Amino acid sequence: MADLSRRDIGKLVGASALVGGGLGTPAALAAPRDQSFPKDFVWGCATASYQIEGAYREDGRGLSNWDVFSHTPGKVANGDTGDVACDSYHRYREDNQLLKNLGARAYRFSIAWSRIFPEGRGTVNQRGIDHYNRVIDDLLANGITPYVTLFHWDLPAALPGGWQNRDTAYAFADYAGLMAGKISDRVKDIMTINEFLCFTDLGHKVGTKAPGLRLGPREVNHVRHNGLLAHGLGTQAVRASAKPGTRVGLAENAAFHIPVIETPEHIAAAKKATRDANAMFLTAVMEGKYPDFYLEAEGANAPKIQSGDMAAIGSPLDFVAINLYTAPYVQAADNKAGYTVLPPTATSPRMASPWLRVTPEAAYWGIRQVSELWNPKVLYVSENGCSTDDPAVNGMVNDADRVMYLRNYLGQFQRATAEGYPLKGYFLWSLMDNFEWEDGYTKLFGIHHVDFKTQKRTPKLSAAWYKEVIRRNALV
Ligand code: PNW
Repeated sequence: MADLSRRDIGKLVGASALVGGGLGTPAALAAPRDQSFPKDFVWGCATASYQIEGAYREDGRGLSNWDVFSHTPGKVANGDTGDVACDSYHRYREDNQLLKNLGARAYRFSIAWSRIFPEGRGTVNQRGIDHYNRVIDDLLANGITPYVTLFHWDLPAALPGGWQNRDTAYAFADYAGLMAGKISDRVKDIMTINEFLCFTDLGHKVGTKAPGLRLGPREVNHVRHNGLLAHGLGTQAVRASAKPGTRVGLAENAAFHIPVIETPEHIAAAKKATRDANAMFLTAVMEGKYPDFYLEAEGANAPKIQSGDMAAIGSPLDFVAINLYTAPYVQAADNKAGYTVLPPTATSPRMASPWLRVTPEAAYWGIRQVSELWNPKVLYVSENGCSTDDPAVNGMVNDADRVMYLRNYLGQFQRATAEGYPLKGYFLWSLMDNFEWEDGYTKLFGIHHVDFKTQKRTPKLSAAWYKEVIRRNALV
């Protein structure tokens, strides 16, 4: 007995419990499974400019496509807009204190391009730069590391043709290079673009996000390609103008797939499904080329690729950041693709947003699939979180459902770190309730409640829970 490890004792205790032998004395109980995260794991929260800032006409800010979209009747729930949102443009010091109270080490926020270039390109608005300098300086003064996203969907409305115009990719590169030059003395981690699919397909094919278009496949592929090109040229521009030691990556909600049974054949099928499903986005970025099957399938609608495009798009990255919410299950199949993506089942649980099915295993498999497919040096979770409908009662929000969601996902991220995948940090979406795009203020993702009448912020139960996870650097 003396040589038994704690794990062996745990097995014995479990076995005796099964055969009815009871749990034995407390001293014989196994230690809880180690669910700690790696040393120096970066715990943070995430937000985005249009969703929190407000002050939409202040200090020379130009209009963005989301101003135009949200002011168009029928586009956003209740006619909500980001005109005021969380008023973080004025309250960023208070918001930084929310982070500090959590013990967070890092904050991922985005810069509104139209505050820097009100016309999208050309004349620089110094007051916009001054604002973000103040935000960054206040974060650093509070010991919080800034992670900056350059484009989180709020495109300057003045850019002719928006993402349908290839010139927008060049305008983005100018903006990215300028900002990197201004902030990289203090900001070491820069993300070019947030989530290709949402501003390309959802904005130009499905039409539920700005600019609300429903274009044909050829035009949509062109928009996607321009988005990738912006990332690629932006990466090069950041490298050209940033201080040495600046790290560049992107934040992508790649489409992941969960093997329905953990056998080698289903695991391989799910991995292939992930490479295939991201053919026009992350796969192209990581491999520097569109997969042949994608170009063949698109035929005459395939994106027009100019010389140098793919080299830019495939620029080496210092890290890959993943926004991870939900994923379907996959099983191996005897068909051309080699797999079947299973449709969601009738009773699969979801959070308040109808698309947000609760699939915690996506967290583990997402990290593992990116690692196995493309071997990035460093991975982050740039977003994970959920919407809930929990009301504020006497100013308190009991969101144990969010705690349930987060605990389950974090358990799967922890599994990925324990198995050695290079996940270095986690940004919870979101620091506070905010403007949830076409859902306006009807879907709330915050771990802090925001009273949008008074702008009072109050920690929810989930904030207390997250603070404890950060304090312990562990789930248990
Ligand atoms: C992300 N989906 O969007 C965005 O980056 C955030 O700005 C947003 O507030 C957050 O997630 C919550 O929605 C997504 O349909 C939108 O799978 C849709 C999906 C995923 C992410």
